[in-house]
Amino acid sequence: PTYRVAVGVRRTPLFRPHLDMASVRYPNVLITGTPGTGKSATAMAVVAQLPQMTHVEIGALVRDKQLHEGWDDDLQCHILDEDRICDELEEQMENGGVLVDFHGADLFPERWFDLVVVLRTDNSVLYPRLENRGYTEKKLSENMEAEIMQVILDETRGAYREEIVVELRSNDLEGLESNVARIIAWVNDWRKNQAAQAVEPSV
Ligand code: DAT
Repeated sequence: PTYRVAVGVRRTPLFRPHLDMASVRYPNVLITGTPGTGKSATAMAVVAQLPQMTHVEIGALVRDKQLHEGWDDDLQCHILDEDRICDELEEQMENGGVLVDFHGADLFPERWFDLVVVLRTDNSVLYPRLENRGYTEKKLSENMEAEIMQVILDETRGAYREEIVVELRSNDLEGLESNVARIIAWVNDWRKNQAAQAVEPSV
């Protein structure tokens, strides 16, 4: 039998490279800041609206999986086993979409994060928040001093590229809402960017 080939029909120009947004990876975000600045409140609100992302609170992970080398009575906190914390998270970070919540920034590999948010709170607002937690006088004053001296902000700036570090104020509910909206908008823009880059013809 003979086959007729419709030479006039060219399929190639109709083919438009298209990437399904659902298959685009989610970025990894670190939310850091002095205890009480609102990391957990912010992270919980983000994942409530972006359920594709997972909130990982390092403090809870350390307690659940015993990723520490005991309790420091003087500082009233666990002595972290940083290597085990990073090992525990490595695979999850590779998949993306992790919102890490921790009051430290430089124990993680730099390559993990696409965005790093440092939350800041005014002294007069932070003090009663920490008092509510029943912190000892020593722990309270150490945390207040750390916030005043912007210890976490400096640590974060020393550990990540300037372009990915954002400092946000977290004093009131209005601030909280706007921070959450900013993070969500940023995540969505980042994914659109990834998708656009993926379909761009390679040169
Ligand atoms: P963190 O995870 O940084 O230790 P958190 O999210 O537990 O802090 O917040 C501590 C307390 O302060 C908690 O009761 C929620 C409240 N809070 C946090 N951020 C706030 C904000 N921007 N406005 C009002 N309350 C806030």
